[in-house]
Amino acid sequence: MTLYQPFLDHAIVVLQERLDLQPYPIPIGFESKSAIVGKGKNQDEVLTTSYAYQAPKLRQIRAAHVQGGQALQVLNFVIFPQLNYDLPFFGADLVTLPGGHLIALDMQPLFREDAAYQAKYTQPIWPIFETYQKALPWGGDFPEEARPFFSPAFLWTRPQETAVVETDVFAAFKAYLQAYLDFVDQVEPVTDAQALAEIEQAQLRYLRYRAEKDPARGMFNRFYGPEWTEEYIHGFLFDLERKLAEVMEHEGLMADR
Ligand code: DBV
Repeated sequence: MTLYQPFLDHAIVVLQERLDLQPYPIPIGFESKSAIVGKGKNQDEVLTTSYAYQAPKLRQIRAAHVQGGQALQVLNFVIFPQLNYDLPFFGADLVTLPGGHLIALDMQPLFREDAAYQAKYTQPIWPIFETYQKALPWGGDFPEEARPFFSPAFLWTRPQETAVVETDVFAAFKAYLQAYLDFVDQVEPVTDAQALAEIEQAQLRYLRYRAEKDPARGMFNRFYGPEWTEEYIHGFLFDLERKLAEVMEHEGLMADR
């Protein structure tokens, strides 16, 4: 059992319990990808598996799980809400590299500086953040340009010990996911045209940033090549622009009939 498998298993069980969970298409060739990396007796298989679901209020729930031996484990798990809800994104980037563990866990806001938005989506999770922050102190060096995409309750930490990942990080992950699904239960659809336009802009801002700056790009390029990597990023991991283009094309075709 690799380090982040229990996180993934837990998430899928909870999602199945709490949502009307349906599959979400994974493009052919991206469900599972493997490569042999390294030379001689340092050869290792690096396996990347993908998982994707949808639910009535959630456009895409997806995970990428990279398993390449003890010193290379990644679980990147993101929930993208439908565009008619003001929900934050659930974002977990759980990364183990030869240099150590790097953990990012947050409910990533659509509107970082909006006080009413913070009251709605940060205040309720503040006690959870404070509980886990004690064991999971601020991880330091962090790209300044990424700040607008994280909430004040962002858990960003670099645990020295794998045991901390298995205990405190796992507990925090469970608590954030439960709290996120509570938000999903309670949220009402947005109908105001102006508000809907702002949500779409905020989702696109987030998505473009993440697709452009994906910190895994270098790693995937090395393992699987640039062609596979770009298609994985734009066609699966961060696919909103593609999906919006498909809808517009479909509407255009319907109008031509
Ligand atoms: N990160 C992803 C995806 C990954 C992934 C889809 C499937 O968004 C893995 C894989 N993250 C990953 C890896 C690294 C990081 C680092 C492999 C290490 C890169 C390296 O050191 O070579 C949060 N993840 C990071 C970093 C941050 C995050 C801040 C450090 C990057 C740096 O220092 O430049 N999560 C990440 C992030 C956002 C987010 C940047 C932005 C909105 O939500």
